[in-house]
Amino acid sequence: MKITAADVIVTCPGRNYVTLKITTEDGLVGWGDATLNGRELAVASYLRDHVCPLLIGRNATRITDTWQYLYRGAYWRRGPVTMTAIAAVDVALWDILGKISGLPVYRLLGGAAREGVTVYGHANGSTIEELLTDVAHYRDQGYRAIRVQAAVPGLDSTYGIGGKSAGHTYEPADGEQPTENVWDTAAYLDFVPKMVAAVRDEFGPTVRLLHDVHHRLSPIEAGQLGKSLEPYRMFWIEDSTPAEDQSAFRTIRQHTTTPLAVGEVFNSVYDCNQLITERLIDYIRTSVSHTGGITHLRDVFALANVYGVRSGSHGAGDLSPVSFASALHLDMAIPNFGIQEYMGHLDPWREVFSVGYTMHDGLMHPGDAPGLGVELDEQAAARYPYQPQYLPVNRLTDGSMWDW
Ligand code: KDG
Ligand code: MG
Repeated sequence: MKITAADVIVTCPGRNYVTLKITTEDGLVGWGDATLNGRELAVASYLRDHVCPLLIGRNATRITDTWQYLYRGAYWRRGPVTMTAIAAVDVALWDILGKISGLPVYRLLGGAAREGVTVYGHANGSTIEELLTDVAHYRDQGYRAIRVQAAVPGLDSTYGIGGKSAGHTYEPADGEQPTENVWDTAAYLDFVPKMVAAVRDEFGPTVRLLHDVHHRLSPIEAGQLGKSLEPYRMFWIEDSTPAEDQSAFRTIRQHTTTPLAVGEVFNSVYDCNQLITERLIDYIRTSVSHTGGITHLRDVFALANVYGVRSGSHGAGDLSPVSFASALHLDMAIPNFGIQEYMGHLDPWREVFSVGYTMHDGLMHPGDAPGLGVELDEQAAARYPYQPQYLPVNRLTDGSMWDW
């Protein structure tokens, strides 16, 4: 079945999403997410200018061959822009294969290995009191796992706080530069154990608690943090050091038994092969849409499975509903699923995307519609044009640039 069209749709229903639409000669349509937060138009151009013309006339069902063609054929390999573009093609082709065969994608991937996908929600607060109220809100909705973040006293802004602004981006005024935040490691390391202790005290020993450090510590500081959190038995601490330094995790591992997660900024198995094969982490957080699609992420998770590392895919609001659905399909089918992040999306996203995934008692299911179970309404998308958006940047109190 030949591909006859490949179109890129950029829309901003609450925040920016780049979506690839692949159409076949029989009129079947497959969708793929190509959103790279804050750098959206780079992927849109990579697809429009360099990939879409190559897809026309190709057999839509030859998913592996198309993946190899786009990866090897580009000569320039890896990187977030390339791998997000390849992911969009890959996911759209899996969607089409599901529609051709009349099966949901998770059944094409080997079928359900579990009844549903355990997700974690994001609780936060500008004080510990506010955080406790938000944790109760998630618990009452049936969540079995909750990420906890609260504002660090003395800092004007803290990652993960600020309501439900999925992805933490903002729209700059004309010519405005990204927001600059200030970071203080000592204040943070002093605060986090108190915050987690308060949550454990209030909600007891069994709720699974997660925390995102967002790449800001040195390896030895991360070891200290992990050690200080051991009494509270965290499910994980995430991205405790800048993720590209794989051997840094050896130092963290030597100093703490708190489980470690990393990987939302990775885009290939070569970003995490050392982390996995040396068992330096417990959870690998790579996402479908930034890691070359279902085809490549399945390989990453297969390697992880050999070394006892479990999945914990990124699921922030800046990954579109197409991306989230594709994650749920893979989560259902792999043996070493760990957990899935679920941040949800900002209104009015439902005007543009219709989804088949559901949540019951803390477990999500991708639904049984053929393909991914997600459709995009192009007329609605056109009502929400692209808005330039940035992620913030970070500086230390002396003005040095830092990791955000
Ligand atoms: O685009 C960046 C966001 O996806 C990221 O800041 C969110 O760290 C994040 C998370 O764990 O969801
Ligand atoms: Mg994160």
